[in-house]
Amino acid sequence: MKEEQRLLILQSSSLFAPPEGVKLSYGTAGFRADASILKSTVHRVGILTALRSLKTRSVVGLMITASHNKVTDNGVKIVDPSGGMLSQEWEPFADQLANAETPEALLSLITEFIEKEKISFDGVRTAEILLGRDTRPSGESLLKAAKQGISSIFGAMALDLGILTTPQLHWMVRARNKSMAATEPAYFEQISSSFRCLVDLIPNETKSSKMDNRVVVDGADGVGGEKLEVLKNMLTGLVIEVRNTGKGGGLLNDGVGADYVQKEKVVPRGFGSNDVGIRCASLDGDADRIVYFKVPDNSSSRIDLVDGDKMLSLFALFIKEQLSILTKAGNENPNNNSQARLGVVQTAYANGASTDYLKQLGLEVIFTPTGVKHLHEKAAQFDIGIYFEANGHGTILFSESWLSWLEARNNELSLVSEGSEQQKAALRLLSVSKLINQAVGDALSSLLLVEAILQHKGWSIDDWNKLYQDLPSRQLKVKVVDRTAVTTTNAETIAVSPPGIQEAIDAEIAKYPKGRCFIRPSGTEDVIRVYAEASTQEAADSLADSVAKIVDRFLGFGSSEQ
Ligand code: NG1
Ligand code: ZN
Repeated sequence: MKEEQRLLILQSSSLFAPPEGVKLSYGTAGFRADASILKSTVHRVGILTALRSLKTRSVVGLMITASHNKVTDNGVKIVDPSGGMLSQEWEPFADQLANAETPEALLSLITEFIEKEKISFDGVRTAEILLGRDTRPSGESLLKAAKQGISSIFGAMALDLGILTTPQLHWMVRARNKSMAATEPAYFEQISSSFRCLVDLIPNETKSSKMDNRVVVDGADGVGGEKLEVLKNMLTGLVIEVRNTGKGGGLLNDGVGADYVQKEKVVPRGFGSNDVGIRCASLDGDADRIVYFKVPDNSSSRIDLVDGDKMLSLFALFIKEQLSILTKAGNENPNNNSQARLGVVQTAYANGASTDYLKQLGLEVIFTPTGVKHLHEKAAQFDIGIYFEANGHGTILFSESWLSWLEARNNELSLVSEGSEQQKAALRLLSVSKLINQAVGDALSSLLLVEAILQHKGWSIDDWNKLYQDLPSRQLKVKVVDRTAVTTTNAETIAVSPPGIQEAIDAEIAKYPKGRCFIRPSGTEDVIRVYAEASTQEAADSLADSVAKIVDRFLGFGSSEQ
């Protein structure tokens, strides 16, 4: 590394002192903390993103958001050239950079790393980084810190794309590296036109049924509501009413948003007895998650939740149906190699009833640890891989090779049997691959796909919800002295440490029919999460409570004083 470059890094980072006594970790989805302590972290992530771009010789992204967390928090994460999350191999380095105590320590880490990774600063190569942020007030000053970090690397250029949803930025990084237009209008155009194609292909039988084409969406007072206001005007055949757009003075994620709705199972702010029976949905603060819900009656604030597992099930059912139309017997064409490998990926938080339903559909179901990076990686191994977390984060991945086959098959069918059922199925699958975000889970594209499929089937939210009945479940968080004391195995369903805790949990589970329960340390909050399922809500609540007490006994603040 040239001396001028060393000096520039030292000089730039001396302006950003890291917070004292705080150890930051890249976690499930980037660094997250109270926004007031994040400047130096974001500055360093700026440097790291420039290195990532140099290493991959591609455009990468940097997103400033803390998703569903409270408005005073913020966070930063890196988007890899594919549009996916930062390669896990680089995460330990991200942790080291964020926690370096002095500019000199930071510089020596960078020097070591660029040697190890053989990243050359030859002055010829340039780095390009697309920047996005959500609507948090702290976003602007953090973005400035990111830009300063990026410009401390020679040849690195940042392109500020302003306020975006997280999936929009991922989509744009992917598009940019495929030499496609990487702008917001291009994103809106792609998803609205593929939605239109799906609606145009709705079978006549259901087209004539009086289906309710209105959905009311809670925008979590964040970026998603703002963007949906634009997108909705580009759609025909669907009426979207957006509430909690962030314009009415409501506080981001405060009693609103997908996380609140899914975990609390009550109506978000701005919804109530006037909405009984209506199809509603809720986005999270950066619009990469969505859940649906219905207000069943006006006697309480309780909702009927239609979560990510049910979205996964609806998508899997639709795709399976279209694939079977496409490969219908009687087609002897030797090129008809359309036996797509369709797989679904879930985490231990998936409701047990959803897994049973998917298996009964004849699908391959795989489990991974929490965090979409894990699910995404597995889903990418199928021709069509569908992944969703129960909280509504997920998407459908189509392999490049299967899509090329599908394109060719569609062209062939349009010559020999234009307008046939088979060709319509091919077109529908192609439209799904364009509508659903191929880079990452995207609440806006998931919303449109759900709406298109419900219209296709002529289904109400109740018809959809009846695919299977959720097992009652409860999720709790427990504050502990040190959450890293819990380690897990088997897709996080078994706690390996502290010793003895799993045996204590098992003894509790044995008391409940259909009982299932596990604990794991959160990757985004300083807590241990407890998840329990059982045959009744009371039993699920009581199992979760007892296990939370076990966690507290082993690891709580009382435990450390002994
Ligand atoms: P943690 O805090 O690691 O449980 C949460 C969600 C994840 C994922 C990330 C990133 C649950 C139980 N966990 O992770 O699914 O969405 O946040 O936002 O919902
Ligand atoms: Zn999010």
